[in-house]
Amino acid sequence: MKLYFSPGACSLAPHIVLRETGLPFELERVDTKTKVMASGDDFWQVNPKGMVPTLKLDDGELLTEGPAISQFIADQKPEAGLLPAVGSLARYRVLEWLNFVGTEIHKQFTPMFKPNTPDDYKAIARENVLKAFKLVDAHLAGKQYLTGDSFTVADAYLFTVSNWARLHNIDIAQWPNFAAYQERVRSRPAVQEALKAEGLIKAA
Ligand SMILES: N[C@@H](CCC(=O)N[C@@H](CS)C(=O)NCC(=O)O)C(=O)O
Repeated sequence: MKLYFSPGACSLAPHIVLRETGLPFELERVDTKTKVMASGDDFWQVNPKGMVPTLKLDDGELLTEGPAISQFIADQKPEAGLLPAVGSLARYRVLEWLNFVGTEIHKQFTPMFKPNTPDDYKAIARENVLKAFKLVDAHLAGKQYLTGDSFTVADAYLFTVSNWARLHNIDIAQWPNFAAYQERVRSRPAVQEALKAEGLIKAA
């Protein structure tokens, strides 16, 4: 498998999931602004959406949309425990969070990154993120991870988007459960490896 990624972007979530499974994979860096890949090739030719994450499977099939990619990877290695069994309520709890993170957090941050978003709209998006973070903090009280004691694909996604807070002067420290959770996820070996591979922290 090959994961097309951009450092620190939402592609960090399936990148973490890949490392948590221990499955073999390659990375290809994409400049999301110019759509030029590290190889010099045109990313539009790979994914007409022009977006990361994009996963190329060993048979050449292409999978897009982060939550679908993370579920696919987790299902290749069920014993890694990143996504409960099909049909169990526990699985739908993880999907419930994946959807919440995607729609109520990730896509609220998106307009805040765009230079042409009117300031009034950026302020509304910011309020939406703050509301979602407050809810996440309350939910995390007494929990190790979003759905209990086990790290899942939803945690990889929440961790990824929560890292964008500081880029917008949102201080996670104001939510103690959330802040402790962020550090808990950050300290996982697979997360450290992914952050290093993306150049987000220095290799020792
Ligand atoms: N719906 C997509 C959204 C992915 C997305 O927003 N990717 C951003 C990086 S976080 C991107 O590639 N942006 C480039 C662009 O919008 O041109 C998913 O969930 O995977």
